[in-house]
Amino acid sequence: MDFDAARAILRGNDLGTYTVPTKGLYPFQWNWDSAFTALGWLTFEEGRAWKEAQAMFSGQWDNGMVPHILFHGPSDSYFPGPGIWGAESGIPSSTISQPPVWATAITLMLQRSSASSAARAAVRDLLPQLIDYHLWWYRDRDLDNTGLVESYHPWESGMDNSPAWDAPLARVPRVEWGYQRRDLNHVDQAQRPSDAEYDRYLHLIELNRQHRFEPRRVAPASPYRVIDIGTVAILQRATHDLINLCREFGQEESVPELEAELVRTGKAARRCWSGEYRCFLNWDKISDAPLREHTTAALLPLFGHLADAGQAGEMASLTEQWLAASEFSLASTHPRSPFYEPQRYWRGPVWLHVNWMIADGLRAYGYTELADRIKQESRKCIMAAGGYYEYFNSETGKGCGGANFSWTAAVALFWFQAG
Ligand code: 9WN
Repeated sequence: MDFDAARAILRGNDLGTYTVPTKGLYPFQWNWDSAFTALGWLTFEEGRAWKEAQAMFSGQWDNGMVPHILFHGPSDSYFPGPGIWGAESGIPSSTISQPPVWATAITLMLQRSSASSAARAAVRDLLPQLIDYHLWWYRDRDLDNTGLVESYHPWESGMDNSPAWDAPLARVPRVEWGYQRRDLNHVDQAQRPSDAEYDRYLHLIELNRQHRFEPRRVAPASPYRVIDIGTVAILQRATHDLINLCREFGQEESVPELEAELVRTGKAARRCWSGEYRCFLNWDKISDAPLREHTTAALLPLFGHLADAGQAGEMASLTEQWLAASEFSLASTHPRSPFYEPQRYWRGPVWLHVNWMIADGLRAYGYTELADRIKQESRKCIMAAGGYYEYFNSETGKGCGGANFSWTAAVALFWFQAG
């Protein structure tokens, strides 16, 4: 594998303090992309990795939220831009977040850093912001303290057009005003969400703006309220890592609260387990029912250490079967699903950062061989496509979406190269 090319991608996408996911298609800083990308930077330019984190947290809102996009500078190659989101102060940003991988990424960065005093200073500075970010999740995305954070926009899950969101999204009205999508200037429509989905994404952005981004006003008005089990799992893992950081750095004031959240989520997640599906399912808050779909979010509770040993065993055997069901793996939607589309975004293609999290979870439960197979599958995608694409067709391995993609290059560096 060409790791020089992977490093060149990060350098090419580097705008000084932050890294764009890919030029043109995504010309700003995205939250979870940036966390994975920082892990890539750490393998060859440690200082730059910490800068990435600092740039992300420079856009934190006063209420603790770290937005899913920071529009650090102008660009007309992406839609919707800051004017549509309508946030009025600070660095222009979107008004939702994304799966909070940062505390986990920072933990790994600290462990792998060779310049330990610089790394420790960076963590010490970031820690209060990380804590505020996690407390924001528990306060503003779990209004009734259920233990399961919810979202009001599919983009908050990072798995935008997952078939698991189809039914809840179908309830959302379509905007009637005209607009011009920019993603289709860069990527074939067959690999992107539909216009009907975009109309609904925009409606939810508008709704959030009308209610001044206050979840206590948004939630009762929103036709879309979903518990994304992927986000729940990532938050659980990251809170666990955050507590360890707090202890290590003597910033323990919020530890009891964070620990209580861990326990609450651990118990509440049991409700999402499905013996029939052999995994945890996403949940529709409005109909109060599980969203019965095998998407890779359903395997992320392994990463969040939310499964007991029996559940992990079931999930491991489901994963084996999932691996065997397409030529390239893991397909983001199980190939046996009627909604599976091997090249359309989150409805089938392989995403390597998700593979890394699932493999990490499997390894923690002792399924080392299976974890290694996912790693090999991930390498196979890059080799077949001949490059570091945004995602990969799960039947042919062909690169899809944006080329020269930061998180894919970063995953290669911190998972395949660094091990
Ligand atoms: C909307 C940047 C982001 C990823 C998401 C992915 C895609 C954006 C879009 O690109 O979403 O946030 O415009 O399609 O779904 O996971 O963070 O790479």
